[in-house]
Amino acid sequence: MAPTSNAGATPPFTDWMAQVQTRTEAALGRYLPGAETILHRLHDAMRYSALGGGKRVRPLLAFAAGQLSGASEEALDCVACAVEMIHVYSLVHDDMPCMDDDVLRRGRPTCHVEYDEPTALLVGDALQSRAFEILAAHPWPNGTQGLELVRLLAHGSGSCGMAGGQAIDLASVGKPLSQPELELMHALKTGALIRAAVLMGAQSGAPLAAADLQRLDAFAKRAGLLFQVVDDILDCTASTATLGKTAGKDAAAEKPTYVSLLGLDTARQLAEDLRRDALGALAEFGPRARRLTELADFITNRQF
Ligand code: GRG
Repeated sequence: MAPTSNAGATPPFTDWMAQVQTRTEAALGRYLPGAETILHRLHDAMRYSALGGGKRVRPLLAFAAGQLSGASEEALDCVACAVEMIHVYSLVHDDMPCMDDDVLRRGRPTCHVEYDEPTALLVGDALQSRAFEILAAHPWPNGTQGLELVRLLAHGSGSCGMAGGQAIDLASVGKPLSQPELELMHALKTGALIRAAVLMGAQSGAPLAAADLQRLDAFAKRAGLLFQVVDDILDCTASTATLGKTAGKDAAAEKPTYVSLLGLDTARQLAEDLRRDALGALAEFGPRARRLTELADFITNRQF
């Protein structure tokens, strides 16, 4: 993203992050159907769920990875919004009574509470369809690139990715999982979409060497797990007000977490180890991977 002042200087991370977040909010506003159309209630609920909240971690990762392939801001807007729409769909469905049954998300009533359950179901469905529609409609330089981006998002969100991880999550309530089993669940449930965000951002510009894509994939896998370990730590250390979602849910629901499996101190050490390994995977890129490096630090140190 071009600096707005100090021409030539790279803006501090917090400025860059705010720029990407603002840019993503605006792009989502354009890509989502307007609430004034005939399907007022559904479109209003889609906009309610997707706009005005969230850290936008996946768009940030896509923009940061896109810097390595010189991707245009327009291409990254599209990829960032597609990934974020899938993420929001997963949150809306996850909050429904048939899944995690939660009433608070991003500091506001969840979609099914603010609207109703059938609307929340359709919001998730429609956000998912819209994500693939905007990817398919973008003027990629060649069709192969667009198709590969569609494939990456479908893989990350489908039964071998996020939806599969959610199935394991639902099946493991009250069951002790080993650390490898917990890791597999989170690699799919949370990690697969984070991985898709990084790889899609990286593949939105000029083709990258296979070795570079492998390095980014190694980074993304560790960053995805890191995100979840920190999420588990925050679930039992932060307040509902800070998180903007119900704290302590996992323990209350008898769900296995890194904290319940390892204890708080070892979970914190694991997060630190994953952060170090994630940064190690980026070493060959040098300063070109600055934003990804900063994002790994942000994911580690986030408070919500
Ligand atoms: C319903 C198919 C389907 C999948 C749901 C991602 C997911 C699977 C459920 C969300 C439940 C959850 C709290 C998972 C832990 C990690 C996670 C994805 C946290 C929420 O993501 P953030 O912190 O949220 O990036 P914001 O609101 O900042 O975007």
